[in-house]
Amino acid sequence: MPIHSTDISLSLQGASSEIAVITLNRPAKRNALNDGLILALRDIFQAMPHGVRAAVIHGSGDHFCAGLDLSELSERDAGQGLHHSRMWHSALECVQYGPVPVVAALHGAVVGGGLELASTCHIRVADESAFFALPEGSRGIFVGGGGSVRIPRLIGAARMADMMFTGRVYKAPEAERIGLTQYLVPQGTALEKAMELAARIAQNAPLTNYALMHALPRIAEQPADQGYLTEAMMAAIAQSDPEAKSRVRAFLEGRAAKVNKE
Ligand code: 1HE
Repeated sequence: MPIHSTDISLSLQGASSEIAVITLNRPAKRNALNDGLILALRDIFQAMPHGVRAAVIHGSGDHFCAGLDLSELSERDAGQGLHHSRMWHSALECVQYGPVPVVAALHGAVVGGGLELASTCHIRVADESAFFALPEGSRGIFVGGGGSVRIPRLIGAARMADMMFTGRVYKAPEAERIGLTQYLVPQGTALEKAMELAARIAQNAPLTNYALMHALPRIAEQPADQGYLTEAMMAAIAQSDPEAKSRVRAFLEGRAAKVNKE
């Protein structure tokens, strides 16, 4: 599949090329997200190569991502701004509700639209160099890449508002404590850990991963009585899959791994 931006690249890794590694590749501009890069990201997720079971997104250079490319902002009027934000929404929806679970490997700056992109992913792994901020507040703008929907679901609206009101920066250890990242790893090891997690995710039954990506977040937003019904239907579909039956049989016959607390 051709990728229409040199600022992003895709490589397939793993024994069966089952992990897509997506690299933000604009280190001189701290991987700032211009329109071409966002559209190329959308295209990658819309045409994910057959056989890919999980993806990892990371940034080249010293930072994950410095957010929106501010050099593209200056000439937009209100209507263009609206459509630009909606373009980000549709591209990042392709990541969140795309074909495979996505792990973000974070280091250095995870700011503005970079944090919006990271919050679109299903798992975040941050190394000790990572720092998280929403400088939109000080630039006189607002988030526009779905951040006001996704970030409060991770850390609450009050913490997000604080980040934008005051310019508060969360360093990686505190970011893990408040829920911005699920994993905290030593400096320089975020990509390695993300690859390890992606390899694990790739072994799951595809319907389980589908349920976690597409059913769980929607159930979490439903009133409880509707959520229980959606859960029951998803559970019934997953259980009836031959893959589930063979995995359960393997456990009952002593051929599958037990839960390991180590
Ligand atoms: C950029 C951008 C950018 C760097 N757009 N060009 N995001 C921000 O407000 C964050 C702005 N960036 C920074 O605060 C810093 O660059 C970093 C903390 C991320 C990194 O600092 P540092 O010292 O490593 O790099 P630098 O020297 O600041 O930047 C290197 C170059 O990248 C420099 O360009 P040069 O031509 O002078 O070499 C910078 O101008 C350029 N650069 N960040 C454009 N963001 C969907 S709505 C989302 C709304 C937002 O994301 S707003 C938040 C934008």
